[in-house]
Amino acid sequence: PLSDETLERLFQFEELMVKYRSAIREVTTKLEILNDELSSSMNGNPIESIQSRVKRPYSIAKKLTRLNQPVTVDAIAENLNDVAGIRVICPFINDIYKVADMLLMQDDVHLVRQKDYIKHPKENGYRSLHLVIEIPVFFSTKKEMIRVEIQIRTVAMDFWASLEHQIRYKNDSPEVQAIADELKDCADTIAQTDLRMQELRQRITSGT
Ligand code: 0O2
Repeated sequence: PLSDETLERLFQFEELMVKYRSAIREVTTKLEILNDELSSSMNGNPIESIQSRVKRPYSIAKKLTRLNQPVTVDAIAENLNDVAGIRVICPFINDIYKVADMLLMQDDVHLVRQKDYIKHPKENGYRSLHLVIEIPVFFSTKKEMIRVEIQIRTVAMDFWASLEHQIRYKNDSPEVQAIADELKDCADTIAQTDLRMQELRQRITSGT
């Protein structure tokens, strides 16, 4: 049988995960409201789709170990920003900044950190806007500030990131460098296409 101590730790872990899932629901609703409101505007929906996940226990433990932290409930809340993760896929680059601005303008959303991998792409070509925010979630006896990581990217950036993620786990090929170069080249082509599509939209909407 499990010891009382183990049961208590499992219970605390589950309780923490409920908080992260609640925070995801709060932020997702905010994003859906913004999208609904703007769907009738001339530029169409700024959000194509929203995905979310709570980090799996195995990935949480792996990340804490990598950070030289103990695998405890306190260490999760203190050290990890991405237990609650939301990915927002937008049609055009402009929409990414529009969505981020509208969310950050809300007075219960507190920005903890922002990384702009669109203005400053990673060396491998990865592009996305990353926000770590804290939002209040109201429970039966208290209000708690919960962290959520939001990755905002275009359909095209998401296409590249998804495929790169798959390929990354199979990089035992002798051609590692050649593949990395080719991936980077694909990322740059995709970024140029994103810009062209945005320019096309601007030409079309300014003509109406
Ligand atoms: P998964 O499976 O997506 O969860 P952090 O410890 O997260 O605060 P870090 O590592 O500086 O600090 O975070 P960063 O760079 O803001 O975001 C990391 C996440 O961004 C990754 O999560 C990926 O989801 C995504 N990401 C970052 N770089 C790349 C990349 O080169 N390719 C792809 N496909 N995704 C990337 P995880 O935890 O690595 O994985």
